[in-house]
Amino acid sequence: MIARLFCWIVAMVAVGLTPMARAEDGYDLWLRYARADPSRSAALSAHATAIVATGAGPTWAAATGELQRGIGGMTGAPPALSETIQQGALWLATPASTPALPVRTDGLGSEGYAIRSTMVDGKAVTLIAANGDVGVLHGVYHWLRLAQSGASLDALDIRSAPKIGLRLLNHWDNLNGTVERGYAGQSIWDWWRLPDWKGPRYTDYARANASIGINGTVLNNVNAKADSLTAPYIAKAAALADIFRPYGIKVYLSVKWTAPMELDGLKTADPLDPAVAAWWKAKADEIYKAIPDFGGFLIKANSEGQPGPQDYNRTHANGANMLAAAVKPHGGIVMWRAFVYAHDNPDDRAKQAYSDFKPLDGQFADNVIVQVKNGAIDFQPREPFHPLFGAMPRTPLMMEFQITKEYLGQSTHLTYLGPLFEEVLRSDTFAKGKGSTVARVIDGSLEGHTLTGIAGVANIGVDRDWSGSIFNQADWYAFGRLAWDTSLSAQAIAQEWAAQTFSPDPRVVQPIVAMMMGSREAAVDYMTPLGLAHVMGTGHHYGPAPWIADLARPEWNPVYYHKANVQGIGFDRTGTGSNAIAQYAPPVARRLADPKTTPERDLLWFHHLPWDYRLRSGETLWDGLVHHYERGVAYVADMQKTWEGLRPYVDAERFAETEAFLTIQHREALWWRDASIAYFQSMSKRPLPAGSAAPAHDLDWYKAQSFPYAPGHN
Ligand code: GCV
Repeated sequence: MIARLFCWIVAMVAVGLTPMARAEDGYDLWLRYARADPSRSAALSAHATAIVATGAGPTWAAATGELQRGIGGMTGAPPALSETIQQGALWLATPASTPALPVRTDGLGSEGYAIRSTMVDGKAVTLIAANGDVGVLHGVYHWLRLAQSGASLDALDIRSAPKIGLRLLNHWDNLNGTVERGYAGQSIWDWWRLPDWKGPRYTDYARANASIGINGTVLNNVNAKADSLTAPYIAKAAALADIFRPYGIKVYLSVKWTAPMELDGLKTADPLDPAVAAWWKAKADEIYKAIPDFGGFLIKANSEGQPGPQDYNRTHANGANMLAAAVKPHGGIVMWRAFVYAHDNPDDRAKQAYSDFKPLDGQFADNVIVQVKNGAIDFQPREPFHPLFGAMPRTPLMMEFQITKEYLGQSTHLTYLGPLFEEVLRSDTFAKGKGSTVARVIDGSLEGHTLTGIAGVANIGVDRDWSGSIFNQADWYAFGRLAWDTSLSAQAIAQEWAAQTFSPDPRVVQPIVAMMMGSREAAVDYMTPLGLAHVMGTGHHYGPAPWIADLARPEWNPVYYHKANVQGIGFDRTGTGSNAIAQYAPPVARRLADPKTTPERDLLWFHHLPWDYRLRSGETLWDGLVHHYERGVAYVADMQKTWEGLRPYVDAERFAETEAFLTIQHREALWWRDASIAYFQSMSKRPLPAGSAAPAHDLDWYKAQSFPYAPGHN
């Protein structure tokens, strides 16, 4: 037996593999640094003959280490560190290390960088310059992105600095290792074995985030346990903070409003009670002792059963300001979520956050930022932008996107979210006239705020590929890239992601990007076309269930959202209905008041219309609805064909995973189409348009499907 094992090892070594060699399982994300072809490899080597690092410390070590890893991977020969400039060197410098820098670093802040091809003493070098070590690290990742994606490395003259200050992941990770709405396995935080065991994955997590400019992470679920504020858990968070610090990433914690009562027996959590304020102040002091650069708190209060200041007849501002006072002496901030709707409020759910928060504009402390989901319901495949954007000029608002795909096919559907993020960021609120985009609200430029932020609910777990599928990695990537620069296009981001993740070969990049770019619209089509929303299965939100009508709270039921009956379908949010449109600036509200001027993609979000209403195409609403479902299914079939054509270019493991997931997606897209048509036809009483196939089963069959073990449901 031992002899056989020995022979096997010898054989593996002989063919150039070690028994430890790994297949392409996606672990390396977009930082694969795969071996380049000989001519590219020679070009890379010529542009990285040595690394001249003019500073020292953990962040510099991360930067030079990443260059050596990256260039070593792509060329087979990592460049050496050198003290002196030589032809073709990569020169990393700051004004502190090199007073006479040949580029200006003003305007780059503490995180931005400049990259310039320049001459020093007659030698051609590439300078990566920044005001500090974290900026240098970001510049290094930019250069490596160019190197991996086949871009020219000559005549570089790049300046880049983020406009948004806080670029955070929100982990909905529980202390028991589960992840709410997580579809990529258990939490990567091994809370049980922290702080003693600090696995290498934490560093890889930091590398991936730093490479796309993410600078903070909220470690625990917004449905928080008070225990995360106990001394042992603070020590665990501190261990992670130590690992992330060199990468320019701060840690934050979600807090539970009643923590003072649960942990220390206080009689109340009233924010105006001095004992409560003193408790939070002492807790903040304790945290900052362990984590001197702790970022601050995130809180879900008075939302979906979570406690909050309204339980004591206080406002969200009272609550936020009390927490803000606790972290203020340490430079911390409070992110107060606006995701609120109440079981005893009969008003349209889509209006409730605005109604609660708009009157509080101007009442928040200067280290509070209100975190608003992209839309007014809940991360649907498509939602119009949240009416709070542009409506609270005296309050900094940060964006909350969902990277994990609770409502967009979870781990298996290929639905690239770049276009969704881009669509929201470019939406015009008209708050201060044309051009008042959501991006300008959150980057602070519209109202002159300096506290600015954007958060993405992470899609990360312990799966080898981190995100549950290779293509889900693109959503993490796109979030980070857009957070850094909201003016980037989803298409350009898909291109750089595909080039790094698969190959810069245009025969690979072009079809993959084409698949990705239409994939979110396809999911909208086969799930919730024309502005429909929230018709997913109860609790787990997996699969169609537009018929559900018996849940305790009205707004938990899909029928609340689509309001289909024999006359028509859709939620009337105009003046004849809930009048939610009045929460938008007048030019937007005017446009939304009339179905003819409402973007058709949002039609049934704002209007209840007869089944025979004529769409712009001339077909009836009923026929158009059916055609949208079909278009979505057809797109998935096309993606399957495109992927098949990529077989020669993609490694076997990643090819097979995507192939299998597309098969699942196609089956489920058909299921969505059939179940939705079967149900809505029971209302519309209209025949299917010519050429459309009847659903595979009757409505009762679809209703009978049940998924008690669907993942991600807390
Ligand atoms: C963390 C939705 C999700 C919940 C989530 C909540 C929130 O309701 O289904 O899982 O809870 O949003 O954002 O707080």
